[in-house]
Amino acid sequence: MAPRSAEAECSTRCTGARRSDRFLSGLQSADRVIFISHIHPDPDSIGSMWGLAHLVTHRLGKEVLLTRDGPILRAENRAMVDVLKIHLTPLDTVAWRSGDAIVMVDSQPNTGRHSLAADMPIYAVIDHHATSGETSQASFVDIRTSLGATCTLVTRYLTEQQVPIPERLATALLYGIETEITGYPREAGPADDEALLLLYPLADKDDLARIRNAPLPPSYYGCLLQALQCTFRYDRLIISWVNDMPHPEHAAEIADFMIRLEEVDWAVCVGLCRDKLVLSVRAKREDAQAGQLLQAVVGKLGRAGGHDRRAGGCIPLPNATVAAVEEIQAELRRRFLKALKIEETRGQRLIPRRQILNHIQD
Ligand SMILES: [Mn+2]
Repeated sequence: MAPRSAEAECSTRCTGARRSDRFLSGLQSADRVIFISHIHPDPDSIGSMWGLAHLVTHRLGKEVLLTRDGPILRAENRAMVDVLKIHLTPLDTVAWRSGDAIVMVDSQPNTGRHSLAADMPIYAVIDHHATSGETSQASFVDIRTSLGATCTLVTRYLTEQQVPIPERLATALLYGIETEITGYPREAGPADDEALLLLYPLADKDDLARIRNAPLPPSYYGCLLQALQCTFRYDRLIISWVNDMPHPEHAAEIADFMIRLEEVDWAVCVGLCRDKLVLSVRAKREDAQAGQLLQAVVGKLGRAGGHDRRAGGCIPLPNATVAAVEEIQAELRRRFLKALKIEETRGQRLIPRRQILNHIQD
């Protein structure tokens, strides 16, 4: 019997095994499975962690732990965790044990997007980002850049393993996919559509509505007003400057809003948030490579990364005096224009100053 089972094991491991089988079989010896993702978890990372944790408990009966690396920022993302009652343990409070297996989702090791110590052994990396990290140490790697969301990949694992998807989890996976692919511009494929079709009948549509329409703080509207008063146009590019941004997530919210302006291909929002500048970029063109563009613009001033048409970054300010901030803002403007090959010109206000003042007097 021994040779036969060894052969059977080899054939599943070496040839025909589905990736979900290999993912589960590598966890046989683990006592506990800990799921981690990138800093400021988003719906795709939260849904993916939860879906895989459900798979592991259902198929292997192992103890699982979902973590949160830093605070959750956007109002909708916080609502997702509250409404769906998802339990996330802050990463810095985890009491690590020797039998722990670490599974990283929706991101890759050494991309500067985690606070997990670099020497922690990672069992698996499951992701869809093109911004590649260092995965050679992980025994299981499944990175599918053709997918719009990591939740799509996780949904496929659950169906492959014939694990029933409960209502709240279906809602989380659906919202995770939706946030990645239904924005404009859209980055998605047929596998994402297939997952959405499967999840939609299972999801709680009232909970979805609660999450999609999460209450926004007054600071969102304050930042939007600042952005509208201080948006400048340079040919196909608009830059919105917000000099008092209490929460960093507002930069992305504003860029999402501004990219809809007609005859514009690029929208950038730069917000001064305490001792740093937060940057968010949106692009309409398919081949935009926004992540690389923002990395080139930010350079050694800070950090940046992202997708084809969405990118984010951050520049720490050792000195946040008005003069120092204005100097970096001018440098950023120069770099954006140069990167996009737009002639150095004086920007045109989206809304003329006179119009802004007239409306205040009304
Ligand atoms: Mn994702």
